[in-house]
Amino acid sequence: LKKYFTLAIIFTVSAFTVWAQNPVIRDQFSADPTARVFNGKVYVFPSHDIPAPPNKNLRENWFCMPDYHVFSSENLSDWTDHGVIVSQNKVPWVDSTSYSMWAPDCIERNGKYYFYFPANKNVAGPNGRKGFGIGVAIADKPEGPYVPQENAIDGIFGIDPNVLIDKDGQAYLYYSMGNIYVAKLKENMTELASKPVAIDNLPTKGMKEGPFVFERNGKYYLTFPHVENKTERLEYAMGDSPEGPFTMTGVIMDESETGCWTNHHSMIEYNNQWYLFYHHNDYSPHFDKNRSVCIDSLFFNADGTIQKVIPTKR
Ligand code: FUB
Repeated sequence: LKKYFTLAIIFTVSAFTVWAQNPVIRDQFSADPTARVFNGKVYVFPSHDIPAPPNKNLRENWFCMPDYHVFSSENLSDWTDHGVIVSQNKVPWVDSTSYSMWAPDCIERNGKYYFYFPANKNVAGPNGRKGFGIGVAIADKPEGPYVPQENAIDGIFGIDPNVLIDKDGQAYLYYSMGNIYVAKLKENMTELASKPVAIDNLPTKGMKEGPFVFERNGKYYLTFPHVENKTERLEYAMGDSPEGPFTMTGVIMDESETGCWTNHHSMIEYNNQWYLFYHHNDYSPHFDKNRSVCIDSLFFNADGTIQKVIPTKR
């Protein structure tokens, strides 16, 4: 009996230890994680922070993000890095000196994988501004190889793309630029089918970015980081359709107490458990633009509202 008791304790402690090990990607900085379940595995598409290389004329103390890796796992503890899938040097429309490959998303449609990413354009648009565009790269497998489209999606100036394919097959692209916008996508997933509109009924004070929208039991959840003071709080609104109207419902994760300005997240259900993916600057306490991906379990109340997540630290 004593032996079984000891084994039970060891099992419980080691299971807890696995879960307590945030951040989950430890050999490089990784931020803005979009998690997706493809073919029974979890894939994470984060952005990639690096310390700014010297002599590149980059903005000081700012984000420095040259490319994207994709990671996969079957147990959420052991992650395989499949390497670089898209890089600023290989996308025709991107300013390859900008290091501005910010938060991405990836979604599957009819056996193709569509990877959406924002970056600074290398030529000015019709309004004379360069700014951020959103592009698409397409692959036959989640790991790639991904082939970037020649041009950014026409009609968008923004960051933080997120795509939802609704039950009727209509795809929606959400993105941010101070506020959160939504537009329909054409069947080809690379062109807009409607003009972007700002989603209303969201807080008017402070910046909102990083939308992540999902449907659960017929309810649509619009989740996003929102900054009113110094650091971002993960909040959410609920509605009955992908384009809203949405009603502000609550907070998923409070503002960082350790001073990481941004948070950026996604949610998945995997093996009957929901998970929140987010980031923090655990491995870079003195510079919050070098971030690391973390995971915690996520729970819903019976009425569909989301329970607050207290971040698990290392
Ligand atoms: O990672 C660069 C930017 O910081 C993202 O696009 C935002 O969501 C914030 O996390």
